Amino acid sequence: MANLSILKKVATVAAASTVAVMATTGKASAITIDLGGTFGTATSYVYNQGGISVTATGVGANPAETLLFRNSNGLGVVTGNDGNDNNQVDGLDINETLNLLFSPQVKLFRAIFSQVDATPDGDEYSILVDGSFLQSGNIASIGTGTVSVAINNSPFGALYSFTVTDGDDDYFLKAVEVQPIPEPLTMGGIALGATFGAYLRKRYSKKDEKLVKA
Ligand SMILES: [Ca+2]
Ligand SMILES: [Ca+2]
Ligand SMILES: [Ca+2]
Ligand SMILES: [Ca+2]
Repeated sequence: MANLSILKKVATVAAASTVAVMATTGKASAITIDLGGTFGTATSYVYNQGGISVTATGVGANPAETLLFRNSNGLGVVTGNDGNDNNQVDGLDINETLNLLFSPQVKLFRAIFSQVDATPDGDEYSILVDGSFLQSGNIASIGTGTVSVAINNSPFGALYSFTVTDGDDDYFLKAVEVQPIPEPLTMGGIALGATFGAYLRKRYSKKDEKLVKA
């Protein structure tokens, strides 16, 4: 009986802590990070919002001369010695890439593009997460101007790479909507608390039945 009462106390504490942990993590919601800003160029731009840090960098034809371009439309990539280049993320020479490095890791819910045009065959995007393909599509098939694209089944990742698929693609990335990853310790706590609580509850219900029968 002494063992039983100790176990019951542990079970109660485990169940209570599970509820408390879930209550705090349940508040995690989407955060929209506006990548637009004052007109300029730089090798990187850093954004801090809602506890998330984002470092933006670009990949162009000549790494030594590749810069980010920023204005109120969002972020683009420019390569200094490329005569074909425009200020957007474009495929005029090589397929440029805009990299966003997140800390902590995030799930990408939406990407908001601007300067989207439909001619000759539309502006396409392609997104990779931590080097693996995530999603691509034709932004111009959804709309022109500022277009919000839903990202399906994004995992949690640190590095999101935005690129293009052909020579006439060009866009600015205006904003991203993301959800930060819950703290790893907190996730472990939920799993441990839930498993332990369930095990103990099962154990008691059996012992209580036996006691009643006796
Ligand atoms: Ca460009
Ligand atoms: Ca195209
Ligand atoms: Ca275009
Ligand atoms: Ca465009």
